Amino acid sequence: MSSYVFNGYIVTPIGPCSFGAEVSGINWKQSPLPDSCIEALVLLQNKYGVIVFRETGLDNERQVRFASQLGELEMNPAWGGTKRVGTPYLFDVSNIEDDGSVVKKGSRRWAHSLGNALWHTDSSFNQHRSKYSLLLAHRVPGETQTVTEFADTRQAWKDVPEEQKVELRSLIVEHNLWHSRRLASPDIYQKPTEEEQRLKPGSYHRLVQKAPNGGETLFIAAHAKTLFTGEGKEVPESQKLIWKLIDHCTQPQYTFSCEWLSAGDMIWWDNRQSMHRASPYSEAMGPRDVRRATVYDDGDNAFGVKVPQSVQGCAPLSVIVPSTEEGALSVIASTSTILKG
Ligand SMILES: O=C(O)CCC(=O)C(=O)O
Ligand SMILES: [Fe+2]
Repeated sequence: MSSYVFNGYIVTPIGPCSFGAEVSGINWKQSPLPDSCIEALVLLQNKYGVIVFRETGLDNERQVRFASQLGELEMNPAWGGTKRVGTPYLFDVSNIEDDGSVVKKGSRRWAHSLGNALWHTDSSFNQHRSKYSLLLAHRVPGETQTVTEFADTRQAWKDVPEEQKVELRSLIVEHNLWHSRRLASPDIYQKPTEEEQRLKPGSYHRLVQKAPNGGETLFIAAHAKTLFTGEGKEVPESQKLIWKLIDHCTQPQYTFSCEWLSAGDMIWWDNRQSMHRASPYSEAMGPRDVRRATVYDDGDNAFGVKVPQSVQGCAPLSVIVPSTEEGALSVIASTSTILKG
């Protein structure tokens, strides 16, 4: 697709139907970026859902500063204070252990990461969901090609037959981290511990939501465990319907694959209007150092909906939504061993 210039940046659309674009021409040495630059980039993000920047030269500090210009940052509950990445504002989604070795097959962290290879949206299992993720590569494995794939839930929803849309619009979806972990690693996550369940009890959101461009979009992911009617009743065989929708959204006409070419590459996606999945860990893969900043949603649907009546009393209601750094750090202290993976 041909490139064009917007606000002085070169924009090259990637996928069909305005989904995904590579944007170049940003002066990443400026930190923070000027407000006019942020405004222009958000306009592009709203349009394309996924923006790819090549060879930004960013480091932790400037990545975090850029992300925080886009909204409040989620803190990583697995950050233990002395970890490899060195800041609670970044999620370490690399395959590298704190001692520099590559994560070993069969470890809990390996199993946890396999969940990222299922189609998902980040943090949808939190009652306060996230809007953006910004994943920066510090190192890519030279010998193995790695990609992140993206699916356009806006366009996929548009193409759902009109007669099915009416009922789907009324549904509520429960997203649960342990559900996707169990799907990816049934042996290790067959039964999450009580502590794990307490810390990430699941969240409830509308299945069909408004996208930033005003159109509708699906809020679906491998984390999606159960569907409920608007009256709070469980939909029979909801897993079947959930996977039908995920399969629908991930057909080739709605997806594209982005290869990580070099350190400094950064992909910025909107979790409210896309899904993504990683290349699964493999034993052949060399060190791949990628770190993610995650920005809380601040829109009308940021906090989802109430727990449906049929699960009230069964599901823990305490949702961890620290609004201050102090609060988040105490959560981090109590969760670091559980979610370390
Ligand atoms: O490693 C990747 O390519 C993507 C990982 C992922 O799902 C994430 O950072 O949210
Ligand atoms: Fe992810």
